[in-house]
Amino acid sequence: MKTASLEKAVEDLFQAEKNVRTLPQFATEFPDFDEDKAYDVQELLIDKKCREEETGISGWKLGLTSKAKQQMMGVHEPSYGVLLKNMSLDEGQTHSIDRFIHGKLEPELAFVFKEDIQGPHITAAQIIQSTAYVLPAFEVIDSRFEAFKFTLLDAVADNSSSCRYILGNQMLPPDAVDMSLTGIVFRKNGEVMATSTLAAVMGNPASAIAWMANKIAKRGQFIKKGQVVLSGAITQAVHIEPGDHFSAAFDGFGTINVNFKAGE
Ligand code: OOG
Ligand code: MG
Repeated sequence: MKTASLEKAVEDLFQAEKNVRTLPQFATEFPDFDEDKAYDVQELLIDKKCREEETGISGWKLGLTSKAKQQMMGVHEPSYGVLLKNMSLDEGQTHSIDRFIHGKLEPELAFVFKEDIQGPHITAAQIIQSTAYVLPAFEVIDSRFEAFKFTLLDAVADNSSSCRYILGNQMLPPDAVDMSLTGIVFRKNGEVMATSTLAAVMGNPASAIAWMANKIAKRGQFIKKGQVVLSGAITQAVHIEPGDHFSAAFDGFGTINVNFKAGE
C-alpha cells in the first residue's frame, strides 16, 4: 500500500468521525492492506487526532478478546487501540450521543499501571504486579464503517472502534480480585442485558493485557506508568439510544452508571 493511500485512509477515518458519517470498508479500496499497514494507519490517525484535537494519549484498549467475537471475525487473537484524554467521560452523568455514529456500550475492567511495562515475554502475573489498581469501566465503541461491519484490518485501522470511555470510582488492588470468577450484571433501563464473569475476557483480563504488552513491543511501544488499559468487553455491546440509563454491577466493587441524551 502506497504512502498516499495510507494517508487517504487516515484522512477518511478522521473526517468520518468528525462529520459523524460512515465509510465503505477498506478491504475493497486497498487490496494490499495487511496487519502492519492497518496498525500504521491507526498510529498516524492517533498522531493526527492528538495534533488537531489538542489532546494526548491516556492509555490503551483491547478489542475482540472474547472467543465468540474472534470466531465471528475468523481470528485467533485480539486487537488493540489507543485511548486519548478527550475520550474520557464522567461516570454517573448524562452525556450527548450527538457525536456518535452508531455508538454501543460495553462493560470492561480497567487497569491503571504504577510502572512502565515493556514486552516481549510479559506474563499475566507481571501485569498484575505492575498494576496500581483495577476498576469497573464502560467503553462506548463506535465504528466509522457502514452498518458497524468491518474486517479485522478495517477495525485495527479504525483504532479498534474506540470512541469514549467511562471509569468508575471503585478501585481495588488487582490481587484482591478474582480475575476469572468476578461476576457482572449489565443493565439497560433496569432490564438485564447480559450477565458474565471476567473469564469471558480470554480466561483472565490480565492475560489479554499481557498479550497486548507483547504485541505493542513489536512496534517499539510499551504501557507507561499512569496509563489506563481497558481489557476488553465482558459482555456483548448494547446499542445506545437517547434517554438510556446503563448500569453494570461488578461483584466486590459496586455499580457503575451512565446516562445518554440527544442534543448537547
Ligand atoms: C470493536 C471493538 C471491540 C471490545 O472490547 O471487544 C472492543 C471491534 O473491533 O470489534 O472494544
Ligand atoms: Mg471494548
